[in-house]
Amino acid sequence: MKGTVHYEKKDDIALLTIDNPPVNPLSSGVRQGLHDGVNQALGDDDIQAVVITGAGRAFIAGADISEFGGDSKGPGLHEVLAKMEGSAKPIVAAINGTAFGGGLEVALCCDYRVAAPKAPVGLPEVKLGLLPGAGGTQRLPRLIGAEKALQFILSGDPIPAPQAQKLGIVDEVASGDIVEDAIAFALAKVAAGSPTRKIRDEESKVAADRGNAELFANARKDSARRMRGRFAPEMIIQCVEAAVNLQDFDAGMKVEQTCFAQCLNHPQREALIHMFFSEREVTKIPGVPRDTPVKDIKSAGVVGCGTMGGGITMCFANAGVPVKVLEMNQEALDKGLGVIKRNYDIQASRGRMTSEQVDGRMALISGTTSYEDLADADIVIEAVYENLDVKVEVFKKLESVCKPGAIIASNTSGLDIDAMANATSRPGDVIGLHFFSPANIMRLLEVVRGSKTDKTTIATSMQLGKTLGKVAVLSGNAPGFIGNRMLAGYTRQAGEIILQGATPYQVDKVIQEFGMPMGPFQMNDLVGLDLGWRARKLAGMKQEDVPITARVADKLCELERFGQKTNRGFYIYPEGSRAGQADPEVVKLVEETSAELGITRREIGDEEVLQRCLYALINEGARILEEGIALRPCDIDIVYTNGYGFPDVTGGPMFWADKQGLDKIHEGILKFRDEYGDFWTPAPLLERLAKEGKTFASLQD
Ligand code: 3H9
Repeated sequence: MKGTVHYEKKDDIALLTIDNPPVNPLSSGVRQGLHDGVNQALGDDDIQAVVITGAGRAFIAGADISEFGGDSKGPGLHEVLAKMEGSAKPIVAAINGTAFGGGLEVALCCDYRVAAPKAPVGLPEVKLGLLPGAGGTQRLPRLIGAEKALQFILSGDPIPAPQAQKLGIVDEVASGDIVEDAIAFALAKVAAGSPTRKIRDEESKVAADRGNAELFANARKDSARRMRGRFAPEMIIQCVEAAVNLQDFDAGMKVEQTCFAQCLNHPQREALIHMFFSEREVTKIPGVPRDTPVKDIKSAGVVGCGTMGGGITMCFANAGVPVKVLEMNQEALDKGLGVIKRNYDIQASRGRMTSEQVDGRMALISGTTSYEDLADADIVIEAVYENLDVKVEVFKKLESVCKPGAIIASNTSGLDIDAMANATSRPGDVIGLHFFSPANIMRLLEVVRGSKTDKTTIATSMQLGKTLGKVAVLSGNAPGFIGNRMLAGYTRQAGEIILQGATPYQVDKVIQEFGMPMGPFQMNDLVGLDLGWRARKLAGMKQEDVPITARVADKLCELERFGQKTNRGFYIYPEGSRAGQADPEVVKLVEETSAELGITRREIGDEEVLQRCLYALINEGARILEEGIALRPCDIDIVYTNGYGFPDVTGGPMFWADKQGLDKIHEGILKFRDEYGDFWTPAPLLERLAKEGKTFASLQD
């Protein structure tokens, strides 16, 4: 059995310490230990009260997620909680650190809760496609009322102990040693003769909410907006409704158990738990062990203060790291710094930060027009125009000014890191750090290792990702890295499909219904159609050499329809709106283009649209895996869900492919090859796995 609970007698108190490193989930041994410990305390006449705490940094991180879907040993959590709740001796939770999910539910089964000031408490189950299934949906409304309970459970976000005390979740925030304070608290309750307090018996808060249908209607409206397509939120709302309306606690618990089982068996739960473990897996890099020394990043430099450079600068300031940003001249610098300030002001106006915080962040940012001023930075990231020659020049300059040992990074979205590294005499210090726009918001950071990048540079960059609040994924150095290389096939398919008969609006609708925030043409409008068009013009590309999938976009650009920035692109955007409207003129333009190319248009079903877009991603993903550009399938899943809007409830493209069945995908690809040609040659890895009846996940076993 995994995990244990230590039993100690401290005068009249039984102290139970949960020990299941590193974060004390409720694995079988912990459940057994709690059950036995409470039993022992109840049977010992000398014991007046029980205190439960956790060893190490957590109180309890929740149920053991790795046990879901498998057989679990020992007593069930409900049995343990029933034992605790039936105790005539008071039980006090000494919340020393993280109390999440089932961990907080254990605490809610205690009579009282004392917490360390920095301990976070939360019910994050919704993020795993679950609901608090150990009484949380029934006890929390009884403690703090249905409205606040719904907000807390539906957000899944943790709050610090002092805030939890204000809400009424925690009774006392410890001022000294958490265990000593909790023991003193327990003894005081015993001395006062009011030892126990069972939340299940508290009625007043839920009684006050009874008949308030608006409360639940609002919760439904809000969760439909914020968590479109998610299964668990509605289940949560039904449970809290039961807590309010059923009056009988045990009847409410039955509703919770039924809803929990539905969540547990739902494919979204499996996918989201895959996301949870994948996010941790991507931090593990073969050949770069956890104890690899990392450099201390106390200051940073950024070259370029455009959209990307400005966003990266904000990332450092947000993490409290002083950052110097370089522009070619004062005018460009003032403009870039002005945009940064405006972005912070907007956040402040929306109540997301205070004006003092804005000042604090701006104080960490300084501007320069001189490379020499970057000499002290521990890391410098270039974010200049996406052109290899320009970037190589920047690297030569950086090499001459950066202090020895400083990391020199490029924010390129797909160019050759080795070409930049080889322009310096210290390629070991060079790495790609591909941020995604808007860099201060998007969570993904592709860390691109060159052939000579040293381990310390890799380990430091992965650590830096964490410091900046990103999820960092290591990629090999090949054109487009992981994300953009896969995207190329997807956008190509979207472009072909509209020439063969679909409209851009049909394609976008299908992709949005799958769960992406926007379809490929909405994405094109957002990014700007003119980027590719201008690059092609600059390169002097002849009309006949323009890829056919870019022809419609180029025609739109000739009409000065560059996308959202001109209120017209594939869509029409009424002034001040980002919601595009379909335009029959665009459909006409697409039809004309098909005719010019000699393509006979036909009706293309939604299923084919979806399959072609997604199978193209997956097939390329398989090649990327085989070439070792991505370390594991889960690395691709994390890249796509965090950087490209692939819905996390599907688990990412490779996990989704496994669930569809690789044989089905392989078969579909072969069919498309027959119809549309060699683009659809199956990746050898995909073909092999499909023939062997295996999954991408089997590569990680
Ligand atoms: C639940 O409670 C359901 C109940 O309502 C109903 C039951 C009937 N289980 O994140 P870290 C592992 S659902 C198993 O790197 P940090 C993690 O995989 C649960 N393992 O550390 C990693 O392993 P490895 C609700 C877990 O300090 C190691 O611990 N609870 C669990 O950055 C270290 O984790 C949650 O959703 C777990 N519950 O963050 C909380 N938690 O080293 C999920 C962690 O092999 N956990 N591990 O890669 C977290 O949010 C963070 O892990 C936490 C620590 C904040 C606790």
